[in-house]
Amino acid sequence: MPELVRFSKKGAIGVITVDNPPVNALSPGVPEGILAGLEKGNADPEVKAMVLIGAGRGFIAGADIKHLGKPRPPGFKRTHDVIEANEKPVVAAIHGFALGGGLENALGCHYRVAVRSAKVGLPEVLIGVLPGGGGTQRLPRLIGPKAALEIIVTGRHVPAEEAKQLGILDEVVEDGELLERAIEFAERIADKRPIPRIRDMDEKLAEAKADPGMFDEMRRKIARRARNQIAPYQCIKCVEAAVSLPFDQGIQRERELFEEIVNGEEAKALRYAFFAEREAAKLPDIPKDTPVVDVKLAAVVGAGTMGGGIAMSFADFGYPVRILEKDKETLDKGMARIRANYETSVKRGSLDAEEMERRLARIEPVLEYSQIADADIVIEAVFEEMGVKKEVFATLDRTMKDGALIVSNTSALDIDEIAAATKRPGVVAGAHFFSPANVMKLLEIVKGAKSDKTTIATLSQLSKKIGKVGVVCGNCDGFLANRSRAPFNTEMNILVEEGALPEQIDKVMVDFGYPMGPFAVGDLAGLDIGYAGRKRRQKENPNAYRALPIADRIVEMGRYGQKTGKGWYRYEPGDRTPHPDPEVTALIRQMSAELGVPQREFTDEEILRRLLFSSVNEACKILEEGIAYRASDVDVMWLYGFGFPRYRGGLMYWADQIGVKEVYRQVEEWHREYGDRWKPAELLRRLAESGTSFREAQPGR
Ligand code: 3H9
Repeated sequence: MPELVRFSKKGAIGVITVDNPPVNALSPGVPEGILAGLEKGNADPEVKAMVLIGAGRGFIAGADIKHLGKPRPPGFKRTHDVIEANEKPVVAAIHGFALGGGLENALGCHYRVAVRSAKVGLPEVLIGVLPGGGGTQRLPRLIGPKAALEIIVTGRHVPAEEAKQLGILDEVVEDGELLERAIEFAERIADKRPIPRIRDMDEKLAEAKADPGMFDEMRRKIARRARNQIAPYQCIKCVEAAVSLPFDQGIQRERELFEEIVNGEEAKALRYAFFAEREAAKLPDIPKDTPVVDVKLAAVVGAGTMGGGIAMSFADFGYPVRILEKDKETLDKGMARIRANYETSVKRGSLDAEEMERRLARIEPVLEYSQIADADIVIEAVFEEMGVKKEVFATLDRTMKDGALIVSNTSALDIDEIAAATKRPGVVAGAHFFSPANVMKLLEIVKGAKSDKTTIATLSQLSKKIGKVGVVCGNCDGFLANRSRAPFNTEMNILVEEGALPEQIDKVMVDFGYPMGPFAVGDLAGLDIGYAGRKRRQKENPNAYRALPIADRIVEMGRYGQKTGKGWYRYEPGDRTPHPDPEVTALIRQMSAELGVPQREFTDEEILRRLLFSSVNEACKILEEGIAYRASDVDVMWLYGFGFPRYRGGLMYWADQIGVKEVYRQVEEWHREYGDRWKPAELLRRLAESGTSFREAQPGR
């Protein structure tokens, strides 16, 4: 068994080192090891103070999430309480991350020293729990309830400098010097008495007594974002308890509130989402040691909205990037749009002006292909038409240096056909960014029939380096994301033909947890874009797509959405609030009558199932064709690409909660009622018959 925690001595200072790769989570054995280290230090008369530090990438990233909610071994002691009570002072030495139980242990320590690049935080809320290791009681005492509340309820990572200003850290030191400086610090405070113990600090709590409305104000502030969720509200209750109860009772309350939710649906779904996201980076058909291209310079062809957003994604993460257009006017317009996007962030306060300039300086506008020839990766983001794409790829093939990756941002076109326009299909793949590309975190990586392992492995690793969540899938019309989403889109339009109104459908989906309803999203994105795509696909393949006559008519009336002030909804000038429009209701009723569709009422449950089950069925087809590695990849795509509520885990996880058998029964019923578009996927039938969940299904391997 590798030693999870080591004890060593440097003069009068005992050093307790946690060594549990990859992130020093508090897995079974680690808390016990820390306590054993503490005992060694206490038993040694030479040791006057101790340092708690992490080996490898960081301090401690928190409890081991795989073990959350499982019973504790008998006699388990809470390390932070034991550390805090220790008679010899303990200094936490932080690099990388001190998160969750990691920061809670650091708060149990008597002092905290961190390197400049370190981050601290209590992100438990993001996995549906609350800081259950004293964090909700100690942090408010250390930095005041208001600041603590914000950190605990958002779960954000706080950079070291800010943490120092807030009072979480006592000292910030330069990177690379942590152990040395922490030992010096420990030597300085070794004899200092009394030892500062956060449990005894209560001056800061007065702040909440002077501002008793702060908790209700926070509840109001998060009401929209946290609707249907429990954990953020439990976090608020804990901080309230810190203010109103003595420390030990507050700890007791924190424990109770933690136990109430740790095995609840929300926490389970969020834990699932956490691991699903990491699982997506694991590529079963690509060995871990596959060589990757070292990307130092990127290029983007096309300075439209998408191309600009992609260039920003690289620049935001420190990569120099060249952006190519065929004429100066379009290029200038593209660069102006990029600048305007950054300026909006500066105005909102999420970016400082100097950083904006640094990012802009990384984006170099160019007009000649020869100027991007030395890039390590080029992403094509031109007009979504096969002929145009092929021409660009043929040119890139003639121009780009050997070994460069040549990828397309297409959202649906055949990657193999695009690759065939080059003599090096091995370096061609899809890199489908979602709009707006600099904001949306999903990157759909499409593996062509001839894409090399190096190409896919590079894209998968690169996605993380540019702040994206990369999910690899195979080549088919619409790939994984849009193909799995397409039946949802069709169904929402058919529901309207059958008597449901856009506002009713939108409300069902917002109540379910989506930030916006699908019709309002259409208005925001521009209905003309979907219309153009629809017409193109219908022309290419007239029998494969169902006509959407009402959606078409809306666009043909010039109702493109927010940009024209009218779409499925109407909009007041300068306001993005969708208002149901009697004109649209009348049009829907009139067209439904013309089409001869019988009208009826729908329950919310029926609407929800019609939209989501249709996509679950399609996802099963995608899985059985081997287009996706696993059901959880569909979930990650829906979470990051389509705003599916994270606390419901994802499309397939949600369907699993309903049960494969019930999904199949319903799909079968609708197959009989509505015909072919509801034909159950073979995989769905098989899973239902064998009682296997979507999560366990691995047909693509
Ligand atoms: C908690 O502390 C509760 C307490 O309040 C009280 C309880 C009583 N556990 O993300 P990465 C794995 S709740 C288990 O790719 P990065 C991860 O699955 C916890 N495993 O690296 C992956 O495994 P694999 C509060 C964990 O550099 C590998 O480590 N803490 C944990 O991009 C690398 O992860 C959190 O919520 C964990 N806690 O990001 C922090 N953390 O290689 C959760 C990571 O097999 N962690 N793994 O796929 C993170 O946010 C990020 O992992 C971190 C590093 C920022 C630390």
